[in-house]
Amino acid sequence: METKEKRPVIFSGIQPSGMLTLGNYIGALRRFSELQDQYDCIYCVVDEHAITVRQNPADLRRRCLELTALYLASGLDPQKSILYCQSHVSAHAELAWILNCFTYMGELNRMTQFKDKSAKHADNINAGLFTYPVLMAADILLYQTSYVPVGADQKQHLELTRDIAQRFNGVYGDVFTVPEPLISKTGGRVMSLQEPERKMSKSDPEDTFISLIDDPDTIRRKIKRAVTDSESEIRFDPENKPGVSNLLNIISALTGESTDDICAGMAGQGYGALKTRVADCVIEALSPMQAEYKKLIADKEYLMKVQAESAEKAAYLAQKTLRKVQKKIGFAAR
Ligand code: AQP
Repeated sequence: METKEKRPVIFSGIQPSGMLTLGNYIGALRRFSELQDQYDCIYCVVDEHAITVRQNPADLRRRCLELTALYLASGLDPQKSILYCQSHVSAHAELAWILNCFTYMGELNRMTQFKDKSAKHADNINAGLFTYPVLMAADILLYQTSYVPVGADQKQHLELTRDIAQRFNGVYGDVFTVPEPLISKTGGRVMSLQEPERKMSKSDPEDTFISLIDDPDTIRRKIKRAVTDSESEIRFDPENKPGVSNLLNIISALTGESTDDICAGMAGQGYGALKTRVADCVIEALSPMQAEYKKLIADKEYLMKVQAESAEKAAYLAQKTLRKVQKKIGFAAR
């Protein structure tokens, strides 16, 4: 960290389970760099979470570097923020085990992500998929995190993290800071381009999402093919017009304009014009980051150096909390 003064801690993580999507960008990544001047920020490449779904080892290794490059390309500065891989800090897995013993099966059974992912990966419903939210709680609580910038899809997991922290603190005193979610008011949940009732996900088929490294032609083509409806009116109505509302939501998230104002400004125009506007906004938002990314991804050595130096800083902070927890629960001193 650049300064010595104690500031509130921000923690967030993204899985290297595919190239990041516009959903990851709007829900999480784009806000990360704004926070680094005001808070002590810790951004993790959560590779341990990614293996809850089978990953090809070479792809996983490559994606950890790609995600580090994207963190940097989005404006994160390794002198200000900690940018590391989860598996490089063993305290995550150690605290997760302890917190497993403070989490109820009934709580985990209610998690909608578990239900969604078990349906998607019916051939591999492993225990890690079930206890994913406990590892996430460990990630956050290890760093005495005050705020967690995440997309609206992660709200339920954050609530569970708070419950676990409060439960633990109730028994052992104030061990953990109880974190608050930081969920964007606009564009909190970006939906699939092909099935707009479902969220956009990086591990879904290519044509359902915009990848953060898609070139302008690909972006235009994917948006042109996005599912809308059989009407022609541009109206924000997520229940009856999920496709059109998703497109409006994307423009709103990227420009800051309200969906009402966008609709008023486009009155009388058709879905073709709406799609052109969406594509223009997306290309404009992603271009600067893509140019930086291209330079960074070519320098593997630098990316590995950032990961290694950050992991050291993260491990130091994480060990402090882990030792306190171990002492409180009565593990024998070494
Ligand atoms: N569609 C989305 N809209 C808004 N925010 C989103 N996020 C993910 N999808 C959307 C936010 O991105 C951050 C990182 O997510 P993650 O990679 O840790 O896990 P995820 O939510 O499971 O993301 P994906 O893209 O859906 O990955 P896969 O396909 O591997 O499961 C989180 O802050 C999340 O809220």
